[in-house]
Amino acid sequence: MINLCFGMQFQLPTVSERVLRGERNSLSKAITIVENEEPDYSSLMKEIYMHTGRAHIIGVTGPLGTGKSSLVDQLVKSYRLKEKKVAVLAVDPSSPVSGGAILGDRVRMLDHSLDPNVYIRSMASRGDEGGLSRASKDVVRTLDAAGFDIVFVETVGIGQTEVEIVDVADTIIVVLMPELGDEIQAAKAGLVEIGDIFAVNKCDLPGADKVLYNLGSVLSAKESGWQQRAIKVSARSSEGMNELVTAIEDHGEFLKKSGSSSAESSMKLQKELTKRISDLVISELTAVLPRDPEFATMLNRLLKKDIDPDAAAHQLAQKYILRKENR
Ligand SMILES: Nc1nc2c(ncn2[C@@H]2O[C@H](COP(=O)(O)OP(=O)(O)O)[C@@H](O)[C@H]2O)c(=O)[nH]1
Ligand SMILES: [Mg+2]
Repeated sequence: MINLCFGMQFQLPTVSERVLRGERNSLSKAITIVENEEPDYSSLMKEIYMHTGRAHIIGVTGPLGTGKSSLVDQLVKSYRLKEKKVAVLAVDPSSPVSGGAILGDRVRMLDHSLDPNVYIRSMASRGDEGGLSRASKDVVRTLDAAGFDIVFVETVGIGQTEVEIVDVADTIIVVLMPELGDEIQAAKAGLVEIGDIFAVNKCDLPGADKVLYNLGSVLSAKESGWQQRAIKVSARSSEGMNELVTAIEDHGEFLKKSGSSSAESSMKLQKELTKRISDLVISELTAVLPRDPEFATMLNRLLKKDIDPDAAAHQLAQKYILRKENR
C-alpha cells in the first residue's frame, strides 16, 4: 500500500494481476515463484487458477535429436501467421542447470525474442522429477492464464518422464526421425501409446517413408476414439508443416466435440489431487513420526523381535489413519 501525499491510498497490482494483464516481466517472475515454490506460490495459484482452461496445451516429445526444438520453432512460426499468442516451455529432466536451454535452442529461438506474442522459457529438474511435474503443470497454468492461445511443452521422451507429459498436455506430438537405433525403437513402445500425432521429422533425409510404414502397422484408435495419425515433416524444409498444424487443430476440435476433453481433465485432476494429498501427508508424517514416543517404543519392540515390521506398521498407522467407518 502506498500513501500518496493527499491521503489517497493506492494499491499496487499483485503479480497475479499483472500476469492476467499479460505483462511479460511479471510472467517471468511468476514462473520463477512457481519453480522455486517461493512464499507467494500459493496465493499466485489461488488467484490465477480460475482463469485457466483456455489455452491449447501441446506436448512435444520423442528421443533426443529427432528435431523437437526445430519443429516447435516452425510451429511457433505457423501459429504466429495465424496471429495466435504462443508460449513454449522446454522441460529438460536431464539437465540440472537452472534455465537449461542448450545453446542451439537459444540461438534458434532468438528469432522470436522480439515478438511480444511469443514467450519462451526452459525448466530444468534439479534431479527432482516429481517436483518438475508439479512445477510444469503450474507453469503451464500460469501461461494459460496469461492469455497464450497455444502452449508448447517440449520434453525428452526416454524412460518414464515422457509419460508425465500426458498429465500436462491436451494434444501429444511424438517426434521421430529416420534411422533411429534399435534401442530407440524399443523406447518408442511407450511413445506409441501416448501419441496423438506422430511427426516423422527429417523427411528431407532418406528413410522417412520406412518409419511411416512401420508406424502405420502399430497406430490405432485411442480409448477416446481419436485415430492416431502419422505425418512426414521436415523442420528444415518446412515440408508437411501445414498438415501437422491441421492435425493439431483437428485433435483440438475432436477433444472439444467428443467431450473427452472434460473427461480427460477430470481424470488428470483426480490424479493430481491424489498425488498432492499423498505428498502432503507423507511430508507431514515424516516430520511427525520421529517425535512420536510410540514410534520409539515400537522400534524397541522390533529390535527385541517382540513384533514383526508388518504388524508394527499396521498398529502404529492406526493412530494416523482414519478408520474406514469414520470416513
Ligand atoms: N536434415 C534435417 N535435420 C534436422 C531437421 N530438424 C532438425 N534437424 C537437426 O537435428 C538436430 C537436432 O535438432 P533439435 O531440434 O535440437 O532436436 P531435439 O533434441 O529433438 O530438440 C539439429 O542439428 C537440427 O538442425 C530436419 O527436418 N531435417
Ligand atoms: Mg530440444
